[in-house]
Amino acid sequence: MRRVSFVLLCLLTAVSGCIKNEASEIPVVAAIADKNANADEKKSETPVAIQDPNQLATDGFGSLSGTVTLDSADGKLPPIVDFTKAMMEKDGKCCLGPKCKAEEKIDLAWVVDPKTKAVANVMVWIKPPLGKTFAIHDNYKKRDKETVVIDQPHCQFLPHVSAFQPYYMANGKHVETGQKLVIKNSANCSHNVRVLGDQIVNKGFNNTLPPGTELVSTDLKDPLKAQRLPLEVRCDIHPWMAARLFVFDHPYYAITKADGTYEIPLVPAGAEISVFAWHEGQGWVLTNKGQAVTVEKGKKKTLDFQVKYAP
Ligand SMILES: [Cu+2]
Repeated sequence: MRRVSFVLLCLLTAVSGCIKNEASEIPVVAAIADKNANADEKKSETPVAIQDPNQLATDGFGSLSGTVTLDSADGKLPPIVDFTKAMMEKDGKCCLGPKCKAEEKIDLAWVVDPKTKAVANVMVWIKPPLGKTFAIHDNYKKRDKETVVIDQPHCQFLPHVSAFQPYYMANGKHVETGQKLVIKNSANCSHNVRVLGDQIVNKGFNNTLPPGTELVSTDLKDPLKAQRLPLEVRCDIHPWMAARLFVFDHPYYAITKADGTYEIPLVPAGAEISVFAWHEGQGWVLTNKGQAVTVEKGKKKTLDFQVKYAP
């Protein structure tokens, strides 16, 4: 209740700065130091709480939402790739157990509603201009109550696309959010989790998960770092198993649901930012340069777009 009240209060009083605008409260010592000031005067300045010079100047928060639909020649839908036969041949008892859901038996790369053409599993996120970082809304500074879970109830990763935000950037440093990633195996057969790194940011890892076990991000030898494209997650025992994991250093992202909608509820407002979108079938959706938008403080910005399917 207290949290709800705080959020409401923030929404009502965003103009008056309930959401801390550090720029207005802390003197920017380093950036605007008088060039003519002598060394002694500089020494007397208090070297604390310097505003992050890389933080994008914004004036509050708005939201960004929309609906993503399919654009294909003649309205053709991507075919449904059924893994049932492969599952039967490999380990039917485990992979096709009585509680196995329909979505666990097919390739989830394309999940399209045949009636509305809504596309699920599209990752949408924003980026500040090059060299800048985002102001982080207070709601997201601590995410230690949140756990991102990727499960393997039978022989499919669920959900197919996930996002994990272990830290955010402030003054060029990582500030831990406390959010955890858990990759678990709730099936009654073994899986292994092979995360294919890009060899630049994340090396990747490969862990065997016997039935009923899990892998927690805090146990990883090399903590996951934010990278531009998603990490590919696979299981070598069941070669059709695949998932995508995005790692962000800010909280401003959303994944489209079955109805194609997404919502990033708090987006830094008042400055031009870029919206990026990625889908497994198309790759970059709004090109790899993104789409420029400016969200107004307290307002809801809508951005609908389409994912291309080329048969
Ligand atoms: Cu497996």
